[in-house]
This record gives sequence, C-alpha cells and structure tokens, in this order.
Amino acid sequence: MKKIVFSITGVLMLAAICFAQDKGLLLDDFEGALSGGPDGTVDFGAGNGSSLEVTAAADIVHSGKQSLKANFDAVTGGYMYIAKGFGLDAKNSAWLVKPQDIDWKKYNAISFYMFGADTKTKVAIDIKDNGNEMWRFMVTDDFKGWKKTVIPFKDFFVRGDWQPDNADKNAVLDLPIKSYQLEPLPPAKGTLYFDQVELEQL
Ligand SMILES: [Ca+2]
Ligand SMILES: [Ca+2]
Repeated sequence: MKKIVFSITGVLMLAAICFAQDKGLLLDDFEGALSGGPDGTVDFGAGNGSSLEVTAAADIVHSGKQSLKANFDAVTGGYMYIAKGFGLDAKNSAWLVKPQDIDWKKYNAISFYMFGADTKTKVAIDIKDNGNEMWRFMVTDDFKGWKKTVIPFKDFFVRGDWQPDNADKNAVLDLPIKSYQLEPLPPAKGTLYFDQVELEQL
C-alpha cells in the first residue's frame, strides 16, 4: 500500500514539475480599464490618415474577463501602434511584472493570443530591447477565432524601416526587453482582439 502511495506522490510531483515548465510568465491579460492618452493603461495611437480605437471587450475573451479590442483603419502611408511595457508615453501602461524583476535566463520566447477574422491583414509585433532597438515579427490574420502565436526571441529581426533616435542599433537583442507593440499594417480595416501576453521557455 505504501508503494502505491509513494508512486502516486511521484506522479503528482512529476506532473507538478511538467506544469511548472509549461507555465509562462504573464505580462498582460488586458483586465480592468483600458484607456489611452498620457494617463492611459495602453499606449496607442495612429497618424498620417490611419485611425485606431482601443477598448476592452467582454464578449470575445480568451482569458480572464476581457481582451483588448482594436478597431482599425490602416491606410497606405499611415501608422499605428498598440504598446505595453516600460518607458512608454502612457504612464500606466506597464506590464504586470517589471522587466528588472524577470529572470530572463528562464525565457526565450514571447507569446500572445489573437482572435482572427481571416482578413489576411498583416500584423507586426515589435519588441523594444534594452538599447531601445526595435525588433519585429510578422503574423497574418489567416484564421478564425483565437490562436496562440509563440515567437522565439531569435526569430525577431531588426526593423529596417524605422528605429527610435535613441536606439543603440547594434543588431543585438539586448535583454531585458522593455516593451512590445502590436501594429495592423496597411492597407487594412477591421477588428482584431488580443489577449494573454506571456514570456515562455521553449
Ligand atoms: Ca484577458
Ligand atoms: Ca540592441
């Protein structure tokens, strides 16, 4: 009988270890008030003819009670961004954890959920490294419903079209990452939802 108890404990321990390894570190779940502007909880904006509206959605949700809903009209020559993290203009747009409190050795990928509508819209996800250098990965809205995208850090490429003035431009992804931004690219018009952004170990 003792042996059975021990083996059950062993299985449970193994399950616990596997669970711990699979668990990502939640950066954002888009719960609570989602607002823009200088005091906003999301740093978003658009220009040169493009327009963007960011709100909380309670009807289409992957995790928690809300997702981030983006209504956008991206025109050629225009730009837009939906950013979260540190060092941004919106004062309250920080992640749930601070970059300096994250053990970056434990993570080598970032993931997020997008609710697609199969519109073929291209969406860039950029991450800003510790030298303010912008790195990019592209996804396409070629599915319907929620889909998780997992992006190894090594699969991001340096943005060639634009970098901030203060970027180190050393072509090295310097950790910690400070922020990420999502950008439906022109020409495209529609609605996309995002939820549960995490760091992962692959
Ligand atoms: Ca959520
Ligand atoms: Ca860099």
